[in-house]
Amino acid sequence: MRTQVGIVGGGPAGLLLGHLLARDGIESVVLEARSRAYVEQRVRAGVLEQGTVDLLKAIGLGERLEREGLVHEGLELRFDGVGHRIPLAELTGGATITVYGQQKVVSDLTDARLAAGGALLYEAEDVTVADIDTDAPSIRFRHDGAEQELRCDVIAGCDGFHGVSREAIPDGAVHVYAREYPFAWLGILAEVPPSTEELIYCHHERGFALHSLRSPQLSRLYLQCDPSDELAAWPDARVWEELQTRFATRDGWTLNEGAVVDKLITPMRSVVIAPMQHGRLFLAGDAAHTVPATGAKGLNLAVNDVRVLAAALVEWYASGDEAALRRYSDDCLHRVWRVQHFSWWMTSMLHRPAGDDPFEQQLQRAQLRYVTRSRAAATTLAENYTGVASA
Ligand code: FAS
Ligand code: PHB
Repeated sequence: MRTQVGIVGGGPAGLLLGHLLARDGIESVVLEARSRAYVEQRVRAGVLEQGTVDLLKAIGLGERLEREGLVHEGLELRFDGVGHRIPLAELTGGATITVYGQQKVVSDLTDARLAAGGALLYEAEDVTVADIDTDAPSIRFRHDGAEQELRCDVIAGCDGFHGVSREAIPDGAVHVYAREYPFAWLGILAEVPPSTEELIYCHHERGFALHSLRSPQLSRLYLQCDPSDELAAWPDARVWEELQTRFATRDGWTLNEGAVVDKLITPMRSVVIAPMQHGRLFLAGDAAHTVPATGAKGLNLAVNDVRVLAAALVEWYASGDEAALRRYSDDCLHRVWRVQHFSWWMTSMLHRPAGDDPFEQQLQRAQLRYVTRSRAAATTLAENYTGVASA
């Protein structure tokens, strides 16, 4: 097999890259390890920055997003039993966020690719990347029981945090910056109308909690738990009891409870691989960096990477000019570190610190009071949260 761009990973990064390249007539093959059903039902992110929404609409993927996306102009920070609204749009000259499940983004991209006849191989096994230090890299894999080799001009490693593309990079050629947080998130999807119009980020002495949503009938909620916790230790009743406790307010606000249809414990880590390119291999999305979900940035950062990579590849194929490709890693890392800082800052401000350090807890309260009383501090949060800060 031969193509121009070999793409490892059929998540949001890989599919969006394939879509952007196809718009400029550049051929690609997307190899995905899992089945279509698995990839499309995987519950992950749900908040799209203004820039992500604008891009999806500009490339013809906005129809369902326009119809089903929930546009929010603000969010709530809740602590000591009191909620404080951060007016995102007012503080950023109109930037908003849109709540639209990652599953829907992935299925919109998949439908568009298959409708356009784009090559998308599911259940590709034993994928290995080779010859990235040559101008004819290749991807070897097994599909439908047959050994295959895909020769291409460049490879995009869009295979997520646990992917294989990174393994093709020689030891020492990249630096791995990493931070593990001493807590995790237990996330649920519940068939109950959301108890809020906007997201609620809640600081509580028992730990962080987040009320997000997916639709007028579907709520998405998270709570801070121990990274070693097993799901079995969190039966639905305990999850709701803990959420009720952490979200409780002095004004009698109530949290609707309902059937839990998905439950997952996700570790919290910050990771950056630099540079994000080696030879003819370009890493994008979670394959190159991971952020704690507190800033709602993972998906948006993946979208930004492939927007930059697609533009550089289009220029290279059109003119042979490699300048943008050579700048790819630096251009992305500029934004990656802004987002890493913001995600670490939100995480540090809102999560129960390890060892219940009372000094740390007072620092958190001072930060929360400042960001909810100072227009300047609230604007910093709003600019970063909507994504206008790192543009
Ligand atoms: P993805 O991980 O989405 O996609 C990579 C794809 O590559 C997958 O489909 C995988 O099956 C495939 N793949 C892996 N190895 C392969 C191989 N060897 N060969 C072929 N294919 C291979 N962000 C938020 O903002 N909010 C959240 O609530 C949130 N929850 C998350 C929960 C989890 C469990 C995870 C892992 C991430 C979560 N994120 C969340 C971040 C998430 O949204 C990511 O940033 C986003 O999925 C990144 O997209 P991709 O880079 O495309 O990686
Ligand atoms: C989500 O809706 O899944 C979500 C929202 C905000 C976050 C993380 C996840 O910070």
